[in-house]
Amino acid sequence: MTTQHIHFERRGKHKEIAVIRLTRAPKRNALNDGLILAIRDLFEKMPEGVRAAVIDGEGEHFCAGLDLSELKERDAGQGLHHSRMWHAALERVQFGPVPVIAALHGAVVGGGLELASACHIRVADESTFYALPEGTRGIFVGGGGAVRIPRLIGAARMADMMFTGRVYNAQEGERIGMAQYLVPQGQAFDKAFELATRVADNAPLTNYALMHALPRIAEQPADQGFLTEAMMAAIAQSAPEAKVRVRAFLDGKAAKVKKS
Ligand code: 1HE
Repeated sequence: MTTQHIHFERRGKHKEIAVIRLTRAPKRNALNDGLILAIRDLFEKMPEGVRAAVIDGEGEHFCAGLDLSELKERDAGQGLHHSRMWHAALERVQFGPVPVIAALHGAVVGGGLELASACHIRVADESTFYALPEGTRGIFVGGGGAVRIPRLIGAARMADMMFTGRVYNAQEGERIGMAQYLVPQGQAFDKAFELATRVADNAPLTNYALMHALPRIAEQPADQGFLTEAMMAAIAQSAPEAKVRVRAFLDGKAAKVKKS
């Protein structure tokens, strides 16, 4: 399926992996309103049977952020609603139906970094660089970046990126927590797909807990977090699939944890 500037396809043995590709390479995959709404709709209407998703960008760059040509003379109210539209779309990514793995390369800047930060795992290749040019363009992040990016790299680093226009390269990005994986140039998609295949094989309730419970527990005061964790643990372990998986290990039929 291809809508304007976005390609969607199902891959994997059971077509369980959704591959979502930004296909606006001539504009470096800059996100106009149509693209943001298409991302929202895709995650809202994810077909049955999809268990994980990979998102990447066509061409030399993952994403150049907000389409600046659409940054019209919005008044305050319009600006507020525009930002809330991004929030709604990226919330569908973060708190949507399936874990999402971002395969990053080239520019991951502005709203592109906001999109990446809404995903659950980020895999970057050596060509990746991260920036928040909003600071030097006289604007501010509006796609949830002020909430999500400090949780990856800390508020002080994010503020520095916006104050000074600092650009982090791929190695630095991995070191400070922008991406969990760093791979040679050109290999981000393959690695992301491999991870998605593994993630898709988890018990659905475990993936649900990681996407929907863990980030909320992490934000709760400890005494509330412990209780939420206990309730999530009880729900997950009561699922028939958990019983089957634990029994398989006890019977010596499931993989052991191996030293990497
Ligand atoms: C764009 C955009 C864009 C490229 N909106 N048109 N984001 C930025 O401030 C980043 C702006 N872009 C760049 O710094 C560079 O384009 C890149 C480093 C990403 C890529 O450089 P390069 O040399 O490969 O491409 P280019 O020649 O700069 O761009 C190719 C075309 O894409 C060109 O248009 P053309 O008609 O002259 O061919 C560019 O104008 C166009 N293009 N990026 C519109 N972003 C929810 S709030 C989020 C707020 C933000 O994201 S602000 C940060 C915006």
